[in-house]
Amino acid sequence: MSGGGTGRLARRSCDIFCRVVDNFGDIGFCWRLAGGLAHEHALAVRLWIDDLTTFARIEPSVSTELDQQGVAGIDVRRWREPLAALQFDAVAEIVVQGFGSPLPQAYLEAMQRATPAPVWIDLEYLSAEKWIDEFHGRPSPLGGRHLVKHFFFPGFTPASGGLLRERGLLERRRAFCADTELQRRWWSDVGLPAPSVGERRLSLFCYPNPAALPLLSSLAEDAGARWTVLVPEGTLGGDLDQFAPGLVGRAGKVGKVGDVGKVRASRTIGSLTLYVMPFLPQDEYDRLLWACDVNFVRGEDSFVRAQWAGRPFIWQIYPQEGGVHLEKLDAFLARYTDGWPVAASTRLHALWRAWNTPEGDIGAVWRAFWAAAPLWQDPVARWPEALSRQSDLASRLAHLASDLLN
Ligand code: TRH
Repeated sequence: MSGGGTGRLARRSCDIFCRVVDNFGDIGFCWRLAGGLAHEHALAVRLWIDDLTTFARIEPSVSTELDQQGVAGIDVRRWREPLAALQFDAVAEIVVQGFGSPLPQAYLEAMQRATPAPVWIDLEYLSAEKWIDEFHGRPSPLGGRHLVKHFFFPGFTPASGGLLRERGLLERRRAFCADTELQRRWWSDVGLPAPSVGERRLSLFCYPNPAALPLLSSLAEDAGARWTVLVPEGTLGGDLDQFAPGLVGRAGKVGKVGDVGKVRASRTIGSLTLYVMPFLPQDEYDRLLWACDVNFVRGEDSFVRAQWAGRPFIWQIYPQEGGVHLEKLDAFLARYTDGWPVAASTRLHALWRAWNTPEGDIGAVWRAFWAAAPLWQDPVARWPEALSRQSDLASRLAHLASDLLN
């Protein structure tokens, strides 16, 4: 089922507040959401963002100099505290508070005075855990005297907030994957030849990870395949330097303005050729995920994009105190591998565990995973098709807001 525009919200105003706590996921998610609400539901969206430098890395048309700019139909505002009433003139009818970051005090006070009160959505992090279905869409006790704030939990079930998926995404991916000439041109645009026979391409986006060096060593020693590994710049800096001394430094020097999408430096060690790539714009990063044979992803947004790619992927979840994140990892694995042949699901579990904890020999579980490829290929390809039968996150948020406005 496609998201479909509700139309009910046309030209209603929406403010999204995004604070970049760490990394790229906060703005990566909020930018996609802003696009979905503006382009597919016709809302007038303002995106308030406190870190334009991080934003510009995933969306190069963003200027880091401007306090206010229009980007792809979205009114992008620099969020600098204290935010004065003059800077926002009026509160929006729908206010999305990204990932628990407190709203600016002046804005919150204006919300409290506004009549009618705005719809206030408290956007939470994605989880596959069952309990989120119960809390999704519920009023939060933390609102205020005149305001009600509602929880919004992205998730994998129809009862949750769903997943971001732009209209036509899967169709675009299928068209790309079916067109070898398009893929060849895309690889050439990023500075690489098309893959050769017997070569496997792997994108490696992760946090610092003690399993990374053993994984790279095992790829270098693989007698059965040649591996091309594409590492976004800034990923695994110290480990890469240890594995391939000087590679990261060379990547830094070669990169220059105009080289936006080009690979920056490479090194071949045994069966492995490593490339350091600059950060790609979000749409190009999607194409990288579609074009590779396997993807390592992390956090939240790249994790979801890897699912839409319909390729095998290995997720490094954002680590949390007390190992809580491992419960979330297991909750997702249980959903993802439901109905898989046991031998395939056991091997994927072992691989993801070895990538996310100090347990296990990553080289051994990696080889075991690939040996089971005939068992997991079909379910991996079917997963995005099944998920896409649900409505997308922007549509669900638009529906919730629309119900609350009426
Ligand atoms: O950058 P992240 O680690 O962000 C994380 C998560 O959001 C996590 O949940 C949060 O708690 C933490 O930050 C603070 O990983 P994530 O979520 O995958 O976001 C990366 C974004 O960067 C995503 O939108 C894809 C985008 N990207 C590009 O646009 N180009 C690239 O070349 C790459 C590698 C990523």
